Amino acid sequence: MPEDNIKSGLVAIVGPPNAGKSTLLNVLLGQKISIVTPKPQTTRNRIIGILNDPSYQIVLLDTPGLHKARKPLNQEMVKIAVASLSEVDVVLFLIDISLPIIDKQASPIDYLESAKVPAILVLNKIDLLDKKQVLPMIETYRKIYPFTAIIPVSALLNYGTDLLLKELLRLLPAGPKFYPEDIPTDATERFIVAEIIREKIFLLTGQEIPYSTAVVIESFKEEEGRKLITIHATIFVEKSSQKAIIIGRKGSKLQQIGKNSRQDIEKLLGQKVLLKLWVKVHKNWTKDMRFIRDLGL
Ligand SMILES: Nc1nc2c(ncn2[C@@H]2O[C@H](COP(=O)(O)OP(=O)(O)OP(=O)(O)O)[C@@H](O)[C@H]2O)c(=O)[nH]1
Ligand SMILES: [Mg+2]
Repeated sequence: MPEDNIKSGLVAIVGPPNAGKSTLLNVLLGQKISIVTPKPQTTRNRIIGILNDPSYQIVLLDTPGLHKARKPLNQEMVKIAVASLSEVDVVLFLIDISLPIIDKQASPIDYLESAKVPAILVLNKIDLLDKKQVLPMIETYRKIYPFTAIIPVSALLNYGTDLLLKELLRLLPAGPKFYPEDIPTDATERFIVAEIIREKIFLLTGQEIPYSTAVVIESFKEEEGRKLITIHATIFVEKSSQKAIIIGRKGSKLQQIGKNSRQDIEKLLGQKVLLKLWVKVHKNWTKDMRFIRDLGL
């Protein structure tokens, strides 16, 4: 296909925490790249998903939720999301429609003003709402910000995403593809494996534990002659009381985290995996900029 007929561009998915940004990325890609949990502030890094078609390439950036951040870790997360706004051709501003209206004052919508690129408002989770409630919501948001389009979807049920894609393609410029056509992401297997382990910790622990946890892959080895990959990973926590919780009674919590992670990692890699997890205390790592940088933020 001649290059001037190909649509190609960068699209950022931004919005408040827990709106369903990562779910949308995964459903548009048709495979799980970005971790999803019911807890806010799950995503910490910018995660790229590449949508390929003979007539287009859309590079989607999943980002951490925009929120009022106090801790250095959270401030870095918000910085990543805000920075992505100025690098893209189109912004998908995603919100959870089942929550109260987000007003423009002191809200994440404020960030859009500075972005100066077309923004589509994606009203997600319409499966949680009565159909009659959607139209008034669209009217309200139309008055709050000059969105290029407002599209109701359910990322969970993959509803409305075809319309969203159509609108995106209308807004994207013509141009050459940035990435090879056969890769769905630029994230490394190591990164995705660490994220899977983090997802299981988010799902299996409560209170502050998920937010005090980081996962680092220490080694990733394919055993010679055996169809087995051995992965060693360290789970970092901020204090020793948290270490005890992650390990659990007689190691039961850590075992569960390991088992659930391994199942997903084996699916991802298409191979048997031996997963070894350690828990280490790195005092107040969420305030340690050096450590945060090492995590790739
Ligand atoms: N009912 C319903 N739930 C959804 C929908 N989309 C996402 N969710 C749920 O909302 C929760 C948050 O989803 P995520 O995709 O992790 O949200 P996020 O915006 O990436 O969150 P952060 O990374 O924390 O900013 C999960 O429990 C999802 O299953 C939807 O369309 N309908
Ligand atoms: Mg996310």
